Amino acid sequence: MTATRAGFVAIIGAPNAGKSTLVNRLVGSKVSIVTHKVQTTRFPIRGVMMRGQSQVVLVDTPGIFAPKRRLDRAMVKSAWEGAGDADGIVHLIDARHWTGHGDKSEDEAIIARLKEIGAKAILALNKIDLVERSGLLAATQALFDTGVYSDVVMISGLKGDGVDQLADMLAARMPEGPYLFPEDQSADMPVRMLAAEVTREKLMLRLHQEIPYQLTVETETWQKIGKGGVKVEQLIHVSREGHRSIVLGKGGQTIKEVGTAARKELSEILGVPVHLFLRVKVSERWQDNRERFTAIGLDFDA
Ligand SMILES: Nc1nc2c(ncn2[C@@H]2O[C@H](COP(=O)(O)OP(=O)(O)OP(=O)(O)O)[C@@H](O)[C@H]2O)c(=O)[nH]1
Ligand SMILES: [Mg+2]
Repeated sequence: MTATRAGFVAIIGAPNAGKSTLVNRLVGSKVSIVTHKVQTTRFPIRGVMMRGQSQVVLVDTPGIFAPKRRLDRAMVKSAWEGAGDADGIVHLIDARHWTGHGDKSEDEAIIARLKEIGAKAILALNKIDLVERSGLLAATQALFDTGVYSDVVMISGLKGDGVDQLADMLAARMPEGPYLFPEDQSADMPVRMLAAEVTREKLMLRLHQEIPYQLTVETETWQKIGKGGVKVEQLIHVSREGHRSIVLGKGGQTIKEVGTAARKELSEILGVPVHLFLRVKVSERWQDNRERFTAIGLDFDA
């Protein structure tokens, strides 16, 4: 019998690079929320990939950018911490940024930091479905010349191109050792937190401008009811009265749509009927409240 392998791989990158999409694909189920907006992921999320005799615990991290607010600082700090403890690092880059479309300064800042800490990362050039093949070679060369990468793969986390190759590469790199999680477990997020993330995803998809960034979702109660179902009550903390009325929408229409979408997805994930109740509360200073940070594993003092 060949020995088993197991370890952690951190997926880091600029906001919106496609980290959560990639982690979900590698794991084979949705463990991390995805939106078209930047700064969707707020704290490191682990998803487990089985590949042959290897178990790779993927750590999806918040996007790395120049942080200003306390929440941003905590998010970015947690991303680097995720990388520090890992057996491997994948730096995911939106290929468009290096083929003349978009801004590569955030990627460059990450490269500088990788250099500083002396890490060797795997470069995964992502979203290749959106760029001309001809531009990719020069982009790859420029990135490889930075000296911070051991390997390069070109992938589309969304469509799946190159993802098997990346999975094999990661599996082969894990140190020998016993599995860290049961083989049939794909994530380790407490179900209450997962439920809050699902609702936050629907809010991010439905709301605009700064509102999604100024709110947080908390699961208050979780109660088993008949026929295997659950009753879930959640509180959406917003930072201003004006935001509350926008989240509610005319005649409560917005919150109703968000609730329906979240309930459907949560029922699918859990495989049981879910009764979801949402409330919106103005908590002006939730971003100055230590408890709101520790609840999602972020460092309030970052
Ligand atoms: N076309 C294309 N779109 C992609 C690909 N990977 C991700 N996306 C899209 O990019 C957007 C951002 O994806 P996420 O997975 O949320 O990105 P992220 O890096 O986790 O973002 P943050 O959590 O905000 O840092 C979504 O709209 C995805 O559908 C890809 O390979 N091709
Ligand atoms: Mg993400």
